[in-house]
Amino acid sequence: MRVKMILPALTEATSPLFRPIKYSLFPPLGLATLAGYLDPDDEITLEDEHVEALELNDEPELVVIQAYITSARRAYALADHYRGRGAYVAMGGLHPTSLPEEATRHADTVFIGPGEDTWPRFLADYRAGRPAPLYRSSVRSLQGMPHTRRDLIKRHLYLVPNSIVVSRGCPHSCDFCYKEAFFQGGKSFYTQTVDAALEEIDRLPGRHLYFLDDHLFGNVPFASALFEGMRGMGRVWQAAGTVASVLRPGLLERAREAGLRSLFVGFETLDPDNLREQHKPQNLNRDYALAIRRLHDLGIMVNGSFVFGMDGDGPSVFSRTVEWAIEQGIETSTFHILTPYPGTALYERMSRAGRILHSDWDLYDTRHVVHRPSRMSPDELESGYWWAYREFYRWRSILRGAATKETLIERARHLAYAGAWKKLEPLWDLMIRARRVARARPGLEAVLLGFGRHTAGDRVHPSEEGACAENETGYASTSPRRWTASSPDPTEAFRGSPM
Ligand code: B12
Repeated sequence: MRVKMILPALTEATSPLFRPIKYSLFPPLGLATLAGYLDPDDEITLEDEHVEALELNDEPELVVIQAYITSARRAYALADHYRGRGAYVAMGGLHPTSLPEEATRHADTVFIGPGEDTWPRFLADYRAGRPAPLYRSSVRSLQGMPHTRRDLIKRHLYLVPNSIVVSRGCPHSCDFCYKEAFFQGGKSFYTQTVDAALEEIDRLPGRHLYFLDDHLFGNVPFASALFEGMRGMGRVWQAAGTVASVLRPGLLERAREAGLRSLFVGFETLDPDNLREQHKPQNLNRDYALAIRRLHDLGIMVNGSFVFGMDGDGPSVFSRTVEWAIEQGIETSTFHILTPYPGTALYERMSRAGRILHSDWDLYDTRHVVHRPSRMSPDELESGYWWAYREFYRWRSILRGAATKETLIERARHLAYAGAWKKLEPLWDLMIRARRVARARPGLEAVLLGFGRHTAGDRVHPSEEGACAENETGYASTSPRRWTASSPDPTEAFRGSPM
């Protein structure tokens, strides 16, 4: 069977004028996971429009499309195109899950929820000549799943080809999150076995990993055992975590020992009423400043994530938040405009109150206002959001952030790091166009390791001594390498990117 898998991109990602680095970070992991269920003799092509122009003149038999809200329009156009050429179109992902009736107008089969149970069922039905129009996931497990087809990923087109997820979902239920809608009708937080996760990590070439799990620390026994197993593997990695998990004694230390060097932390808001409104009680009464101190003391960089436009937010929220982030010495910040995704409790609430402004999904990208805020105008919210980015990354702010660090070397690092973010975007653009983005990977690893070394009292962890190095072909070799902290800092460019 000739199968074509497509991750469509939103317009911005394919702009001929400027290509932000955030679209060249991670490969299409969801589709590579689904490819694992196909037969070895199926002929599969996997195209990611974020990093390559799609070949649209081909004649696949089965087309598999993954759609996010911001790429939905493009996904539908591609589906129509291939149906016009006689292909069978299967579509799934977050947006078709929240609005299946919209997707069924363009696809032959639509999938609701994660694909690990529905996709193999569909494949059997399809091969037997009786595919159903809709498959709804209900069995939630990652046990016994086939290996992700990483051989289909064009590693050289990504800065971070080693993205990995070892769990799905999250134990919390915040109103604005996609999770409840996506995992309806079954478990909404589950993990691989520790052994399977470690084996998958072991199979990844190179040294750097990025865990895309919503909450890698969410299941404490699992996370502890995973970090324990990763000690000595020589990995350096990044992930996302909550304030509560950072404050939990012991777990963060184990993560650091296993190679964690930068954490994306969802602070979301500094206003407790906002947290209550969004049903994010796990952040209430937490000492955010202490969480940041703990991370910095362990040599882990912080990418703070903040959301603007909740009902408690008035026009002063921008300066208050930015000021606080600078004072804390946070290395990078990611700001978002509150965006009610269809299917979420937040969307229901806003919709009932008549506060949804429009349904142009292209603009549901957390950079445009799509709801009526309660204490400012949509324009104020949008311009405040851009102001926050400018203010946080201006030289004066970067210098102030650097001044919060204790030693000279830490200050210099903060300066170089945040400064590079401002200066490097045009350089990334050039590297992406020249298809050379992967060349920055050793620099990224070196910077992450360097940060850990200097802030944690100049100690070199044994796991940093020998590493699994990646050769030209992308396969692992075990030649030990020493890493230096002298490279310029490329990570900032994407650590500040909204995801
Ligand atoms: C990595 C990532 C990115 C990457 C790119 C995507 C990539 N290369 O995979 C980058 C950095 C470019 C990115 C950008 C953005 N992202 Co993003 N991103 C993610 C992230 C963190 C992980 C995705 C992932 O790899 N998951 C792991 C894999 C295994 O799961 P999966 O992809 O969901 O695939 C499974 C299922 O969805 C299903 N499935 C998917 N497709 C299909 C198809 C079929 C046929 C079947 C059967 C099943 C199926 O089966 C798969 C296996 O279970 C998610 C958060 C999340 N937890 O999903 C946000 C997320 C997807 N991003 C989101 C957003 C909003 C954005 C941005 C708009 C942010 C911004 N302001 O710039 C942009 C634009 C994206 C776009 N192209 O339109 C939202 C999407 C919300 C929505 N309702 O669509 C999410 C959920 C985060 C959030 N805010 O809640 N993102």
